[in-house]
Amino acid sequence: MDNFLKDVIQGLQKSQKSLPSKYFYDEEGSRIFQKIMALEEYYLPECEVEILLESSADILNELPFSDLDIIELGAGDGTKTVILLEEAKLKFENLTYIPMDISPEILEVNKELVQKQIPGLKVEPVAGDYLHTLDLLKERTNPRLVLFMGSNIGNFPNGQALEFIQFVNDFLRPGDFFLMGVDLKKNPHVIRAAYNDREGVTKQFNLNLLKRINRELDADFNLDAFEHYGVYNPLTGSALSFLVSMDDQKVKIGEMEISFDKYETIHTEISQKYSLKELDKIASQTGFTWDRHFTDQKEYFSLSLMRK
Ligand code: AVI
Repeated sequence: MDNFLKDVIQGLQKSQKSLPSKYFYDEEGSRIFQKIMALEEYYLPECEVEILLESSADILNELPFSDLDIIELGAGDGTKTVILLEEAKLKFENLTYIPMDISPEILEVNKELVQKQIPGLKVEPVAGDYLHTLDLLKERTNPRLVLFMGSNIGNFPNGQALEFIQFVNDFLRPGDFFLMGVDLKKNPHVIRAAYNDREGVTKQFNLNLLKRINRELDADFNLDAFEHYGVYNPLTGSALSFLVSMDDQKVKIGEMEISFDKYETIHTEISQKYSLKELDKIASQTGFTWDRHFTDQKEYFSLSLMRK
């Protein structure tokens, strides 16, 4: 059985049904996500860009090197990273940018964009799952700055975020750095609105998961019979997305049949928010010896720099 089918069946057979959020990003899902990033309510990208524009030089000044590999995990098209790279090109004598992403197509876009904006910069993309491909870099001896931007850390279920940061720490050598984009705890209304936009783009994004299952796994979800529900819980700092079954219904997925009670929910995503204090604790728990947070004016978002 392929992994997608296996994960979907497993998730929908649990007493609290769930689907892994990594499956949001098919072609259409990625297009809808671009629309989310342009929404007024979805403050995250704007805050991250503000920090990059204001603080890239200060961030890089913490790195006492002349040579540097900047390795970006889940790099995407690199539009935001260019801001940091432009500054880095001025500071480091020998700089290589190594964007990593599951999609080779997006890495081509990335390389073209970055080299056009920063002529002469060495760009050496690596396609694949970074949990495996990071190993390919073990022979490289330059000091390292690993980037993990865009609050992607928030989409790991709780324990796994720590495991992931520990994994990055294991890859680094003493003195190397990790820069992570993190969405911070803030007025709960602001967070709630970011995942419940007025235009319904986030709803579309969530429902697209069912559309994908219909298309790729021969299923018959009736998209009109499910609603998007987004909540933020200040007790845990988790924004959670659900799909709610609006009726008793049965859905066929390939050979299987799954029953839904009226108002039964499928948990589709966690977007965890952190405080700066929690980030300090996480950094030391995962083997970092020093950290510093760079935030936007409103303190909505942090680029947190950690040194091994
Ligand atoms: C990709 N990730 C950081 C987004 C987030 O905010 O958790 C995905 C997203 N889901 C709904 N809106 C945006």
